[in-house]
Amino acid sequence: MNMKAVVILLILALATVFALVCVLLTKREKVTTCVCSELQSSPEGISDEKSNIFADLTAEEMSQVVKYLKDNLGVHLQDAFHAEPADNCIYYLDVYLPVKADALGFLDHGRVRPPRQALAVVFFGGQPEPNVTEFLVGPLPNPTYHRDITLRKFGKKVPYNSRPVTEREYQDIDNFIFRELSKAPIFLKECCDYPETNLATLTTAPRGLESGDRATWFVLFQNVFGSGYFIYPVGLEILVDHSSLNLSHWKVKNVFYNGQYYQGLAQLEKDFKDRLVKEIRVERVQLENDFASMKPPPPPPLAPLSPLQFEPQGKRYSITGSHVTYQSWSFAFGMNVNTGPRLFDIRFGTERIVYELSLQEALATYGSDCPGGMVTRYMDGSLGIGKFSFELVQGVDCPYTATYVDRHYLIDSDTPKLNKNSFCIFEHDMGVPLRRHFSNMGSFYYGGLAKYALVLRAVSTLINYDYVWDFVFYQNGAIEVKVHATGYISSSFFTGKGKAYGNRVGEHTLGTMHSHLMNYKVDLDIAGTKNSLMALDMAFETVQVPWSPEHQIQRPIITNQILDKEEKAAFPLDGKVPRYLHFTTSQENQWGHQRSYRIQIVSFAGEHLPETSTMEKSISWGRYKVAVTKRKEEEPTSTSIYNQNDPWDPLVAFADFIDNETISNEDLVAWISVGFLHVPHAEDIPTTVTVGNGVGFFLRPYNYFGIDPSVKSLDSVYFTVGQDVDECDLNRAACLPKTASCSPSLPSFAYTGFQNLTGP
Ligand SMILES: [Cu+2]
Repeated sequence: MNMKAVVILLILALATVFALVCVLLTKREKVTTCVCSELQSSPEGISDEKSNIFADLTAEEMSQVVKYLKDNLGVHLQDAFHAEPADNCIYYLDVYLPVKADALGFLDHGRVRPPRQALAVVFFGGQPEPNVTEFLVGPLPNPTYHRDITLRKFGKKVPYNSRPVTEREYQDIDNFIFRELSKAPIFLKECCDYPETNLATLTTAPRGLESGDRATWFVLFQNVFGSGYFIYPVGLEILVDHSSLNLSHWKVKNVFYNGQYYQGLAQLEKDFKDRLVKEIRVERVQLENDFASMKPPPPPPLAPLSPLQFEPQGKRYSITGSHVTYQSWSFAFGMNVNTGPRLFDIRFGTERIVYELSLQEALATYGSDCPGGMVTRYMDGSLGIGKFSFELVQGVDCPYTATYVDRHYLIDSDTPKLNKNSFCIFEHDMGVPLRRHFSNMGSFYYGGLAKYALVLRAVSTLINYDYVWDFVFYQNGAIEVKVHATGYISSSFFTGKGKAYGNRVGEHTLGTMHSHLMNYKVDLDIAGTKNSLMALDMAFETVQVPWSPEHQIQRPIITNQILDKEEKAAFPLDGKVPRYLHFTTSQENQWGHQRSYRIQIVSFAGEHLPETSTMEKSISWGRYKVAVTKRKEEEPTSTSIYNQNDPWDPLVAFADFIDNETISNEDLVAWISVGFLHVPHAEDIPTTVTVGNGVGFFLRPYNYFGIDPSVKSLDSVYFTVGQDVDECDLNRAACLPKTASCSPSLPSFAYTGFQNLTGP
């Protein structure tokens, strides 16, 4: 080796060492500038906050109540998981919320803490007069008393036939249906390649045509592994009468196939053999033509990952048990196993804005030329909006860095169950300024504030549909309540006559039209509980022009009206709502105006049902886009879980709440309905998208403050001409490149949502 080669090698070696040192130093430099905090989730638990009076029952409390009832009801209680209709069983438990006066006495006036109590709903199928009884059980955690509150709550007994269908009953019905199918083997082989194909049933509701009925149309679908069976109808629907408490007395009342009705499956088989049945063969779905599949194509190599929001200096909100604080906001949250998410004691600063904000019902009213579709009016509150609020997926259902919170529930079983990570809470940049101004007149400056908001979210999967429930808290004192619909559409077998009721979206699939309608209870307390309702709108007045009286102009003018009776404050769904509807108080802001909050609704709902319908009263909350009533402990909810299965004689009929009471200077509740007409179209396959399928309402301050409270936000950005805009001290936006110079330390992806499932 000559000298020249040695020198070259030496230079190369030195260069390599130098490069390595540079890399190491750079890495160390990068590490030292990273100040990203670990992102952690908060465990479920009871905090010491006063708002614990609203907290959901813990698993321990549920177990204590179950034990107490088993020891003290004096009858044998079967575990609902195994109970037949003729058994006694605990159907569900919930926290029994305190009376509002007691809660406010405790929260605001230092009075005694209301006792913690549970609501226990018990099916008494084993009694001489089968019934459903609702008990108040307390005090928790070690109950010593129970009281029957059924009559006090509903004014009458709860008929046993109006009880929700348990998982066990569904299972028994399925077993019954599949036994019945054996009566039509040749037909099923020809039409549906059964038993090689895997068939699945879908319930409809309500279950009959008049009070006392318990007969349900079940629609049959081809169950394709890994796909939504809801869009693979095979054309067969079966009406099962399951009203008897004796399973051996259940019967098929009717059968529908491809536009024709039959007495039963044996009749269908006979007619088929006699060539009287027009059969349309449904081929078995193969993987390559599975249009219901949500599986994506394989990504190309090096496809970039999606964007990510993160908190460079950690979370700016805190969760203690069921209590959340975020900037000026604080609230308690929970999940009713039936009716879904609920919030309490929502405050901005020290002042309560809302005492209760809770989902009441999610209704879907269908149309179709097939019986299952045409009778369906799902009232999801009786199916279990909270029960089916399953685990959320990081980065899809909620931002990856959100805080995920567990919920326990007890229904259909004696054992508390866990919906892990079923609430998420996150602060998010909503992607548009909350407010901003660029000044190029007078003086040169820029002022702005990004729209960061705190979101509380849960997602309920109710059979085929998925509803995304959002509660959004903004820095200007506004709350937004929003629901998005996604998931699979429901469908009927396409017969050619179905186009009046939807669009054909597959070879045998009619996407059936339906109206989604949700009802919320909003118990606003604006500067105290005594509020009035103010309608504010505009009109034009024609006036002579003062300086030219021979001319006229049309001048806009504000119209104000106090709505002093419940009748005046009930606005029909398809009618006009005043553009501004305010909860107002006698208190004034610094400019002498009454402090108010405005209800602003964003909805394009279809009609719920004509009032001539024999079941309309059960969903009569749907008559109104908004109805404001005097708050009463006896009117806690706009519906009941029994309305679904006996809608012809409902235990709660919201329309009865509106009985001409005075609503001036009273504690008021707004019942708000939002929804949309959904005519499924080709692009609803495989699943409905949330884009454009979101509705909701805002609660916005109106002269409540003296100035927009977000003016105090530390997130505001302001600089003038000549200033060094890149200086972190002057402009917090300029801090980000340095502060957020590294990737956050993300928790690893985890999902356990398939555990604890009992089906299929
Ligand atoms: Cu829909």
